[in-house]
Amino acid sequence: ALVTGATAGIGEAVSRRFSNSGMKLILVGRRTKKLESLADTLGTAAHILPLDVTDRNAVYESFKSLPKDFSKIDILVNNAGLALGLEPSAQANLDDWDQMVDTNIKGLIYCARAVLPDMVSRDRGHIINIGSVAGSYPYPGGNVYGGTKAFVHQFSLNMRADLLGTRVRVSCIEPGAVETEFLTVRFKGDSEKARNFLKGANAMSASDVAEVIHFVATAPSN
Ligand code: NDP
Ligand code: 8X3
Repeated sequence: ALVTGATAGIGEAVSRRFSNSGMKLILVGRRTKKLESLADTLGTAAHILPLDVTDRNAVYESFKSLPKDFSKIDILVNNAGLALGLEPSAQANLDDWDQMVDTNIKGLIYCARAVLPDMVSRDRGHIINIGSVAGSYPYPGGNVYGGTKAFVHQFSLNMRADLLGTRVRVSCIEPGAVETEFLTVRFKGDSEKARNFLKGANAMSASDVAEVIHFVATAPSN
């Protein structure tokens, strides 16, 4: 299984959950040291792939030149993503908007497109995209973040239409609030703000979501 955004939160938890059930892993993220320390603590073989998913060539080149033992990807967990800022649309930072589109939409489609041909030719595989409740339910300041997750939902449905008749599966997992680095990233390092935002929310843990992803990944293809 190849997991993007494996250095923290849901991606890290799903890597551990998959490894506990015996899967070999390819771990993707920008922070190399975090990938290395995760790989060191997993009980199954893991190959690290430090890269930025917004870099189309990096995604293509590194997915193409995987070591032989890791070259057949059966599961892609398309998880790398982020929210930046919570300002209303009229005040939002355009660089933040670009980065959300580049990561949550473009990074996700690059990874999907890079693994799909081999899955189709082997008639086997599962792409698990990570959407969000924010893709269906609006909230003030959700603007572009929610928009990117609505894209993830619809792209998942449309990929299923393309893959009809094959045994390649596409799922979209759309969690509510999960306690990870997500809000610290959204509030640009202000962990106090992040903590207050979740007060009283009874948020899920990353391992709660990893359990759902593991269930989906190991369900029979029919
Ligand atoms: P975290 O911030 O804890 O983890 C995000 C991960 O994405 C990190 O591993 C980060 O790695 C990686 N990432 C971000 N940008 C890039 C990039 N350009 N290239 C490669 N990797 C990148 O957040 P979560 O675990 O909560 O988020 C994971 C997914 O779940 C996201 O898609 C998010 O939108 C979604 N989600 C989160 C919810 C929540 O409440 N937490 C709820 C619903 C959905 P690095 O920095 O090392 O590159
Ligand atoms: C993250 C959940 O509600 O903070 O996707 O946008 S929410």
